[in-house]
Amino acid sequence: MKTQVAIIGAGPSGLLLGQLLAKQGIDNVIIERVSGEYILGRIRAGVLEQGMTDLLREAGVGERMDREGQVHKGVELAFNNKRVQIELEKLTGGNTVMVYGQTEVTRDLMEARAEKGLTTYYESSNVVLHDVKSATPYVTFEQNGKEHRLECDYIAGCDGFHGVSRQTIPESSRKEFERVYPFGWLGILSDTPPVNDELIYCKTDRGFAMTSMRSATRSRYYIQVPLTDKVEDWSDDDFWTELKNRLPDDVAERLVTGPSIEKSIAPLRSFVCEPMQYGNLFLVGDAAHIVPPTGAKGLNLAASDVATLNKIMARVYQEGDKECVNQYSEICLRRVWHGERFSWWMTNMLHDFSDEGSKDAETHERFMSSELNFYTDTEEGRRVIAMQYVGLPYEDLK
Ligand code: RFL
Ligand code: PHB
Repeated sequence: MKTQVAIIGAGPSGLLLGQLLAKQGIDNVIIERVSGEYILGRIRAGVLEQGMTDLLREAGVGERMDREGQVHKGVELAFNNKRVQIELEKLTGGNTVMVYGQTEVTRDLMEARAEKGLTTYYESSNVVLHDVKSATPYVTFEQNGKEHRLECDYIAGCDGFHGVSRQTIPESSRKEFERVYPFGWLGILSDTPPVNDELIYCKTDRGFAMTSMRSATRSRYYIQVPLTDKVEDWSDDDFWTELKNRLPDDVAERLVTGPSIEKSIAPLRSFVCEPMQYGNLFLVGDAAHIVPPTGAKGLNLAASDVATLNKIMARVYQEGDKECVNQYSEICLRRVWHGERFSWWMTNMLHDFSDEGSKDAETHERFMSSELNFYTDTEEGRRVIAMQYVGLPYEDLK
């Protein structure tokens, strides 16, 4: 079997890349470890930057998003029982974000792929990448007990943080940067009306909380929990009680509770692998970088990697310029580190680190409270937050 671009992973990165490549006539095959249903059962991101929504439209999958997604012109930060609005649209000269779940993005991409009749091998095992530094790389894998060999020109490693692609790069040829935070986010999805029109990021003495949504009738809420907590430790009632305790009083009063339809704990991590390319293998999205969710950047950084790789592949196949592939890592990493810094900064500013119990943690808390006051008290400060929240522009190839 032969293709031009072999894509490892059918998460949003792999599916979006596949769709964009196919649109410009570049043949691609996706190899995925789990089933499509399993992927659609994962509840993850909810906030899309304008760059990503434009890219989804370019890929021909923006129709339902534009119909059902909600354009948000602002977000709120809450602390000391006070709410501060970050007027995204006003402060950035017209930029907004779209609230539309990753699950829905993925569903739209899967349907478009099926419609085009593009090949995806779901439930594949033993995926191994070979000869990625040569001009003739290939991938071997098994599906339904049958062994396959896929020859290709390029491999896009879109297989997330725990995938095989990054591990294929010899340790001596990559450097990894990492920070692990001493807490996680416990998230609940419920068929209840959202408590507020805009998302609220709340800093409290009891820990961080945030309110988000998927639609007018479906809410997504998160609270910071110690890493040692297990989902089973938290009944729905316990969750709602703790969330109420962390919301500003006027918001807590309006909260409508109900049974959870999903509940999970996500650890928080900052991670970057440099470079994001090794020979003809490109790392895309979570395979190359992880951010804590506080800045809503993970999926959006994945989309900007995809945009860059798509432009590179266009130039390779349309103009025969094979040199341009060497721009991939440098272009991606510039934007990735901005997203990493913003996500780290928001996480530090809004979470409670006092569990660490040290004098240093107390000092950290004072620094971060001052930071939060400084940035929310002035329009300049709020603009700095707004510019980053809506996302920096995508960079063009040289
Ligand atoms: P994914 O989604 O992890 O997909 C990788 C795919 O690769 C498959 N795979 C393999 N396939 C073949 N062979 C192997 N050996 C394989 N190993 C793995 C996996 O099964 C999977 O299908 O990575 P991708 O496509 O790069 O997408 C990244 C996003 O999923 C991620 O960045 C976001 O969800 C992060 N994130 C958020 N990002 C935002 O931009 N805005 C948000 O509001 C936001 N909120 C969140 C988030 C992530 C969260 N969690 C649970 C980590 C909220 C949460 C709670
Ligand atoms: C979500 O809706 O799941 C969500 C929104 C904003 C974030 C993180 C997660 O920063």
